[in-house]
Amino acid sequence: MVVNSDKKLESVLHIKSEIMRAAGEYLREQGFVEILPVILSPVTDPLHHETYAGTVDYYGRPYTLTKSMILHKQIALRTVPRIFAFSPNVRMEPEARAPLRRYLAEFVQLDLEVRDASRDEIMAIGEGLFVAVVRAVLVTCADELTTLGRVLTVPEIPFARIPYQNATEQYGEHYDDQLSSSLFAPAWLIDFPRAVREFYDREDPTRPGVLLDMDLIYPEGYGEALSGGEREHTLPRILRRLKQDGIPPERFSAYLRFVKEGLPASAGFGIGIERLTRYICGLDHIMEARLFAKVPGAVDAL
Ligand code: ASN
Repeated sequence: MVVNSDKKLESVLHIKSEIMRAAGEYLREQGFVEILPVILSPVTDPLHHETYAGTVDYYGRPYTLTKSMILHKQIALRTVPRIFAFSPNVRMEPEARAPLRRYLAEFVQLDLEVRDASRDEIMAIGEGLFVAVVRAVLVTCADELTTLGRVLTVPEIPFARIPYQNATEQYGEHYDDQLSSSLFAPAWLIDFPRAVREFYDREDPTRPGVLLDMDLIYPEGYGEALSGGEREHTLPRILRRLKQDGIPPERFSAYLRFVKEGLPASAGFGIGIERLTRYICGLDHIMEARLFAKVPGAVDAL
């Protein structure tokens, strides 16, 4: 047997395990039920940005690997009012994104959704979750943080809220990195325009074209942590949004069957576990945050 005595990697894996444990514990305390993830389905998140489709021949039909569980989360809420899943996602991003150091073709997001919740309520859950995870790591992984040379602080709640329009006015179209580098604590980016997000994020009835959604941005240049928002859940509004995005409704017929029967109103988000691990451990590259990491474009990964 060959023992791999990589203290840094071992510390990261300990911390990552604690992050998942503490996150699950916090959500259970908040009344959430953990469900198991979906890997294969006729539908997945269309994603606004370009990714190559992971398609599998499923008894002669094209099924897709999950890019996010958003559509399944909405359907699961018909049965249980608060759910979460550690959900593996496959997003084969263009190779050009590799230098950003925060993309993996295979990653896990902690995806959660709450029936009848508002964006404010779901942001409060996000803040509570983040603080609970940082506190737990500080208490149980002090030695590992020392090995990594990482100094972590518990941020104050509530986090700052920055409207998307302000961020782009200040930093331009590629605001992410500059905004993140300018922050000393996590901050919310809110109110994305309809044109830059997916059809399922709810349009504000009082501000057409503006969505009731949000991202969480890490400080110190670590970039985007999570995306989420309130959801569209009625058939006419979903059909209109698909049309505006130029997506043929037939592509989502398996999902639309459930929409026709009725979906609950909801809000939720998904937070990337490797990105959270990268931030908490202070890692230069996301590939250091998981075993068997697959960086966009690199085809020799295990
Ligand atoms: N999981 C995210 C959400 O709940 C969607 C995503 O990852 N694109 O909104």
